[in-house]
Amino acid sequence: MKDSNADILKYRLPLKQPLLLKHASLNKREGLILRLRIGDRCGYGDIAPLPGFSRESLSEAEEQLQVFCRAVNDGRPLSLSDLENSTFLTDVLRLQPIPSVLFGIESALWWLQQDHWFVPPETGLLLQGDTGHILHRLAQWQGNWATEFKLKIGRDSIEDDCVRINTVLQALPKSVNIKLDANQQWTLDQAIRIAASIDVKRVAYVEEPTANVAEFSQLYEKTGLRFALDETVQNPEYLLQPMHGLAAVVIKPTLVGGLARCWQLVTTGRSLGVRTVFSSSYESSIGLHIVEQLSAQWTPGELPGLDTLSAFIDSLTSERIIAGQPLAINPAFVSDTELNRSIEERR
Ligand code: OSB
Ligand code: MG
Repeated sequence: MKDSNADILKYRLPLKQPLLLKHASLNKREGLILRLRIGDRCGYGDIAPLPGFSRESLSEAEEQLQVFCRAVNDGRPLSLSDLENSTFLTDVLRLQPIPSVLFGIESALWWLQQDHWFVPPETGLLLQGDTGHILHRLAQWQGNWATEFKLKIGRDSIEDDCVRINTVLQALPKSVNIKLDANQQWTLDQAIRIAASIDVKRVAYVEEPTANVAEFSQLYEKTGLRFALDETVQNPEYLLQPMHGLAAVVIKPTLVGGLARCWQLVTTGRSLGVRTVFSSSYESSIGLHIVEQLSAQWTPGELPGLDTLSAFIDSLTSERIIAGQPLAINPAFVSDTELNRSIEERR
């Protein structure tokens, strides 16, 4: 019997409502699960390029992942220490690994190294959509009031953003602050006007206020509104440096590409006295489990952004896998041809 093997399962998960992302609207979320077996243990990875955010497409990711699986299934020896060897994947793929694939393969190897799971961290709600929907969600909220909730803005007019921020702040208990996320949609002038009409003391930070990172510190100096980097650190070349007003670095492993880069951001953030906040990119619950565990282990006490799960009608259940049982896929979400193909691939 071969000592290791790898296979892929394609998933397609329905969303409660179309998901409005930067330049795309998604009706369903598609991705790949990598199952990597070494000896009698399995590790899993979730490979799900996000349209509008990832530079690679799902088919490009699938192609690279297949090269990796073929190499493993053809007998390329695999060991857990491969994770420490930075050129291992470039050697296997003979290509520069793309971010989502790098994350998927590295996390499957990392999964195999874990002998227990940490207590999941608390997570704050992700508030998005129209203000009425957000208020309804808050009114229904039965969970704990985490110390921070995240509010998406930057899609409508500046006036709408001001009203939305102030309305949500009023609806939240005074003990709850907000993190804003403008996804680079404001101009500096608009950001300054908004900051002047909200209580910046209740805003932990705004992620990516404008399209120009050089403006972020100016925003802070003029208004006291602190900021976080997100899209900026998804550029693999970007070197994290001290910045006036930098409160946090958001780390999305699917988009940042791989655990080594995530770890580098965590340690640099730590040395700069800046928070590092793990966050999801609408992965299945397998991907979410990985991001949640990275957060628990690498940034203990931090509140990760994992509420992307609430966008799904259902998602792949990871509990059985985590308990070490075979991957259970709800066949309703995977087309027959794909299921057959992935069964074929498994042989
Ligand atoms: O801009 O932070 C974003 C998810 C996918 C793509 C981009 C973003 C997000 C999130 C994740 O907002 C949830 C979170 O960070 O709390
Ligand atoms: Mg963001």
